[in-house]
Amino acid sequence: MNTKQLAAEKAVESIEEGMIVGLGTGSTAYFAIRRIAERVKEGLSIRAVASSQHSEDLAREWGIPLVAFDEIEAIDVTIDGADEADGEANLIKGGGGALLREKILAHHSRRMIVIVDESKRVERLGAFPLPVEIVPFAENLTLRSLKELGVEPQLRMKEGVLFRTDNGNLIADCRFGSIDDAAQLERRLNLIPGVVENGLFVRMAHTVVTGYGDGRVTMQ
Ligand code: ABF
Repeated sequence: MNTKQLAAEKAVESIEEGMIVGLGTGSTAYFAIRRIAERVKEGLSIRAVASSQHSEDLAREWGIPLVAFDEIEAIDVTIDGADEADGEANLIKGGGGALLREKILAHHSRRMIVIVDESKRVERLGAFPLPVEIVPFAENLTLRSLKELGVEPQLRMKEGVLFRTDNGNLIADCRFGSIDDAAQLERRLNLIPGVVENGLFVRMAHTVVTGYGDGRVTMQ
């Protein structure tokens, strides 16, 4: 079993009968969704909401019952990946471009469990370029505001064209380097008109499950 699968399957043990479960995005979340589908086949009764069209498609394909957002008031547990996780469970997410919907699910979840392999654990956030979701209107002016924070934002491309999120927005990847105050940076970014959300998840994760190459799994 690979390290991502180790973390994912350990996290899925936290899901109880009758829960509303938030499904994350990315290759680690893929293993979690697959294990949830196995447990549903074994008789676990849950309903799920998804943080991306891809995760929703997987849930449908593998028989996980989905529920509409307007039928729920909260999510019991969300299991999702990350690009970086520091010692206080602050995260950088959005490498998969789903950060806005992921942050919405995390915010409305009683518990957010992050699943990573050891390569994602860092002392301090920032080596991974911070994804910032911006609207495709006057984006050059929004990029100018991002530059004023001392970075050279790069609009994400995919297969030679501008990447679009599930929400039709653009992603500007920003290399801030080591981030001293993630909470302050998150606020400063979201104050820029045109910025929809950014990939800093500050004190949103309750548990980080980490899979290691020697077969260990830690939960913090
Ligand atoms: C999603 O999955 C994103 O927020 C994050 O960028 C990505 C991590 O991908 P993987 O699990 O494939 O490393 O949660």
